[in-house]
Amino acid sequence: MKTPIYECLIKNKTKTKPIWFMRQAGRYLPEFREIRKLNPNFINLCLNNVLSSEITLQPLKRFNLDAAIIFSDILMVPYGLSQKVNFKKNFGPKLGDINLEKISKVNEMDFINKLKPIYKSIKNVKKNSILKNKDLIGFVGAPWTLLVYMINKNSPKKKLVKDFFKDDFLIKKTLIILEKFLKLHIKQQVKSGATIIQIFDSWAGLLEEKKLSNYVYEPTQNLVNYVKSLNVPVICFPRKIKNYKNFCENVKPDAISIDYNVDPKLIIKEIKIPIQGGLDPKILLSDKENLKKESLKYLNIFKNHPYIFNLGHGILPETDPMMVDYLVKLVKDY
Ligand code: 1CP
Repeated sequence: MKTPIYECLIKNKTKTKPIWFMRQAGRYLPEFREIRKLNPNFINLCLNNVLSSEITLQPLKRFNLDAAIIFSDILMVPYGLSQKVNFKKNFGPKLGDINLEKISKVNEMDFINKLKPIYKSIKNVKKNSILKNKDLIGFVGAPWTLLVYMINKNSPKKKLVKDFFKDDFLIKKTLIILEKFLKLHIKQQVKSGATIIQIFDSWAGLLEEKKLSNYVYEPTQNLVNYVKSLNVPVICFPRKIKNYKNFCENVKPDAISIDYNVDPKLIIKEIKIPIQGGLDPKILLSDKENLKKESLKYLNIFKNHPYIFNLGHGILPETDPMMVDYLVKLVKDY
């Protein structure tokens, strides 16, 4: 049975517009907040396969989405590599010092064992009948974005620490280690039942143009080729880069997820592969009339292009679930 996203990604069909959301599970849902309140340690929550399966399915119980995305985090990989990772309330992630000697010694079995609950959760979710004719999305952070967190130690928000590129040896070694373990993490997710892989490069936009090739294109292309070798479609989200066309020509993903700074009218002329996303998540904080107008803009522009409806970044915690419901129905009725 071919899912709507498969038809779009692999067959390049344009008739139906499948829909899912980045951060579709999370703080905007009261049922998530309830579980979160009782589980203040975010890493432990990601490693609780019963709760993480339940959280993964929460948005699908409310909305007619075409995919579930496994509830986990891109920073589970640095955690698996034995770097300290904490999530502080209203602050975001806080990592410990990167220790090259330590991360070089991590072996594959230990890494898999540490992250095993994530794979178990994928298997649990996969069995649920709610996923009939829907996809289950696995994901990783792109090597560049993970490197940023591992060296910066907290969210870079707008810029990198001053000496970010100082230790070339550390950067090169870390990228090699990341490539190996990201492949392993992808393989385990696919083996457990993930039917699509999305690669999140949330901080690609921090790099100047001339650094993209070494830090974004090349390491991401290696992962894209690997996912393709497993016969699974791969979507890339190189957030806030200036030239999505160059990215696609170099990295060759099956689909490209665009951020809300991208002009959909221009991108459709430049890019031939399936496109995902774009709508500014802040539009969901306005009113239904405006949400309808803005969403129809994307739907109309991409009418004859394979397009997966999504946002230009994750759903904001202050979003009203009723607005999400309205949007899903609007896209489904289009
Ligand atoms: O309750 C809380 O405070 C936790 C909030 C939260 C959630 C719900 C975090 C902390 N991570 C997640 C889950 C998550 N993260 C998912 C689950 C599936 C879903 O989408 O429903 C996914 C795919 C991610 C991916 C992720 N984590 C990214 C890439 C996408 C993006 O948003 O750019 C990034 C950058 C992270 C790091 C991270 N984890 C959490 C936060 C708040 C952040 C971002 C911090 C920052 O601003 O740098």
